[in-house]
Amino acid sequence: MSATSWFQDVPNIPFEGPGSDNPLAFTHYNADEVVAGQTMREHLRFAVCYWHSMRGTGADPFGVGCRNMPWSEADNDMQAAHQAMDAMFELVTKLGVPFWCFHDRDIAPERNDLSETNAKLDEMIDHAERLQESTGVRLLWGTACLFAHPRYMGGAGTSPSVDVFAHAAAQVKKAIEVTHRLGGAGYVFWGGREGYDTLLNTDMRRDGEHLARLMHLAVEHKQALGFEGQFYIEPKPCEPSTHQYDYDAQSCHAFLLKHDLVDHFKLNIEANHATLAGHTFHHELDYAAGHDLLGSIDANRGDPLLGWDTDQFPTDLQDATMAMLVVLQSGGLTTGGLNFDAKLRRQSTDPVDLFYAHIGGMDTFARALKISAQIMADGRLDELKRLRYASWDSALGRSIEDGTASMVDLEAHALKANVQAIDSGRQELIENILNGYF
Ligand code: XUL
Ligand code: CO
Repeated sequence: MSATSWFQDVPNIPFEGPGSDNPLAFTHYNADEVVAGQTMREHLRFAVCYWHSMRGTGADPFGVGCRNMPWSEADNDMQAAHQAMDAMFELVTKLGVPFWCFHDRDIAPERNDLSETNAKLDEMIDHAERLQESTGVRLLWGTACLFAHPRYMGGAGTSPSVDVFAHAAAQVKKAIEVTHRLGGAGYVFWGGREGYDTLLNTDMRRDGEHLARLMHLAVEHKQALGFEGQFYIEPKPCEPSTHQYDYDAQSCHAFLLKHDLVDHFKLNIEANHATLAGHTFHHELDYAAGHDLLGSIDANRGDPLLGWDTDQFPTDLQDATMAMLVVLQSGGLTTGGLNFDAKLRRQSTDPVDLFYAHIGGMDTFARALKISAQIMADGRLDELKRLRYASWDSALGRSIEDGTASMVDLEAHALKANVQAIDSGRQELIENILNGYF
């Protein structure tokens, strides 16, 4: 099967504003509208992900795929790969999204040996290069799929098999090279199975050292190539492994510090991974931003009633607003963006559902951006936070923060001050103010 359009009935999605009832129009995302000094396009840096959009079939642990994906109907897998890429660029262009993201193995199928697999990948990268050129769509980041093939059942960088480690290194080398070729703004490491199923057969310390070696090798290769894109680690606590070493932002930070990698990586924070770790999306972003590690975002959401990574499209306005507030307060995304690492629900079977899903996610984040800009301009929440810490701006506070106060000084102060209580935290007031912006 071949076609010049894979979404024939869908036009370029226009901005029609909040009053529109056209389901194929944006009500809030207006790419050229300036908010807090920059256009929405520049602030939000949306990306469509290849894997869920083009390759996710709707299969789950209880049933086979059921999505209607005409681009997958072909005489052979390379024809399907070409069609899927054409469909991808049509989707991205019609949405007016500036970026896309991919795993090596979702754009090109694997063959029996690595050199043949690399040749197929090169063929698809040639195709992607042509499509990037003709559409102006750019690559936010690329990555290697180090978790789907059976060889990676015990991990990649943390595999108990040294042959698998070498294969993973070769795959990462190639994935960085093709990302560089496509002018990618970044490269992501998500440790798909870098963890364990049981500690009874696992050497956790050795795994950590091996994983760090893979990261160092990647940094060295990046430098040799002259690739200037940003490296990211994408934290996730578990699934498919019982435990993953890139558990959350704070444990990734510790890993980067311990292994002397912190200057070479930032984090790609994913909403549903945050909630799987028992945190909020807001928490993970705030931790990353507060430690100069916020690089990019995988925008999605989980279902609080399900314990797995449902990767739903983000539609929760308050959640998105907290995210955009952290982004704006930390100075905005530079190399990173908002990648919809999100998939259609199993019962959303039509190609047009991809449009409804992305339009909803984009409008949610556009509204979140406008609300966050208003919260910042207002300054009321900031002021309440500042007041809560005001005592630290005293001479005593400064002497503690700059390390000049001793235990003896603090004891002298405590004996005199005889502190019994502190001021109200005003949580309800703060929550009321926040609700006032919606
Ligand atoms: C898996 C996940 C990945 C990464 C890229 O949960 O989020 O798709 O974003 O490997
Ligand atoms: Co992700």
